[in-house]
Amino acid sequence: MKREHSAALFAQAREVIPGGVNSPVRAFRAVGGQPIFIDHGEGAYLFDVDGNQYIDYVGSWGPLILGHAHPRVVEAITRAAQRGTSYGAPTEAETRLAELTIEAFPSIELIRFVNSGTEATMSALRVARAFTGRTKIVKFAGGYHGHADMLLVAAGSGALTLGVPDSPGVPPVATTETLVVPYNDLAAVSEVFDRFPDEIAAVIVEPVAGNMGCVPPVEGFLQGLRNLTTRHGSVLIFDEVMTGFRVAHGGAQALYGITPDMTCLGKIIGGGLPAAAYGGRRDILSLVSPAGPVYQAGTLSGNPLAMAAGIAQLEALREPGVYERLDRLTATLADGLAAAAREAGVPLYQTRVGSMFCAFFTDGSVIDEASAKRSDTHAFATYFQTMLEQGIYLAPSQFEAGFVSLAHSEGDIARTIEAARAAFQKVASGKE
Ligand code: KE4
Repeated sequence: MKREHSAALFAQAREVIPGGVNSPVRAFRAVGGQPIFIDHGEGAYLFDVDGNQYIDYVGSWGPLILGHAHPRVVEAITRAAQRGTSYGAPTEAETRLAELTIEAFPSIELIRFVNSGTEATMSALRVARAFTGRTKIVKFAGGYHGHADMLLVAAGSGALTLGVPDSPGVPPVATTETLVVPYNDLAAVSEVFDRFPDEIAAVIVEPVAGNMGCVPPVEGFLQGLRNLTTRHGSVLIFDEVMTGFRVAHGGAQALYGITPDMTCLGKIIGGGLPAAAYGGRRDILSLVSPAGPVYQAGTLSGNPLAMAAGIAQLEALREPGVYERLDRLTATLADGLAAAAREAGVPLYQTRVGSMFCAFFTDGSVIDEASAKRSDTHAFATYFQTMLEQGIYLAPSQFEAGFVSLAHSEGDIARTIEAARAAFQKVASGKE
């Protein structure tokens, strides 16, 4: 595929933007080559600036569950924009989106809108600390909750670790209260509570991990977290920024039947515009300013355009049969990819929850970051580039999830599986 214009634009972007991108994963560093620059999106397709067309399985990292430029979403944004783009004052649309969200997430009694998942999780943890009067938080190795200092921590050696900064610029003092344990390891979580009784404000978890690839919770893991946090008076925070309205209408908490104390949402609730939220029990969220003393604010929080896009998207997701179709399409895709890998003799560990999926290039099972990291990232890079060359746009990293939208057709899925046959053959041949 010709990609001269993307290359020229990337060179130009690198002159004025760090790494030429506004979020690191977009730079294709994990898969080699250069990123493609997008001209426009339409339904399940992306079109780059060189006129190449791709079937898109990134969907802007999850938000575009209806596909690109859905008429209902575009019309809602256009109508809202014609009345003004931002007021910094309350509007009915914020209440409407709050009610649509609460209707799908009964565990949420009060909700605050912010502009990104990072803001949502950072704020949720602040409120949990205020509510409990404690400072320690527990997160999971391989779990990503945005880039707030206290969450940019690496899992140190051993199962039970006090967080160490995972990025220059994060002062150690910012992470000393963050404990990092392996995902799906209930014994490690129990050990943390034994070691720090009455000190843990919150456990924050991706109920289906989507930032080490797609890693589902093992049987009993989420219920175990619920039991431990209840017993110790800690707040259970489900980070459903990715899984909310994705794996089920009511997110992972509906799918697995677990009620968290707080939930973070993002991506889909903004319909492709910047909007995220944190919400949960009334007695906790009532602490948030100005109802309570916990400060949190935002110039563009509840922005009218993002609210309009979110309302249009969430209303479309209330249609009957939506999640059954997403499930069916994604199951066909995952099964087809697994069969294609088997035919080529390429070891592959497929995971899927609803319309979120991932293919790990490993012959073992993947239940946490350590097992995910045993994947062959060179094989993944070959697979990624071969698929891209055939017009299939996957997430440019082995440790990301893919997404199917309602705009994907059975034909798109079939074409993707066909392309994967060639890609797996290439991987099997050992050629770059
Ligand atoms: P944002 O600050 O990027 O809106 O949200 C952070 C976040 C929080 N929680 C979860 C579960 C998330 O998946 C994310 C962001 N996800 C990444 C995808 N791995 C966004 C893509 C990117 O960083 O460019």
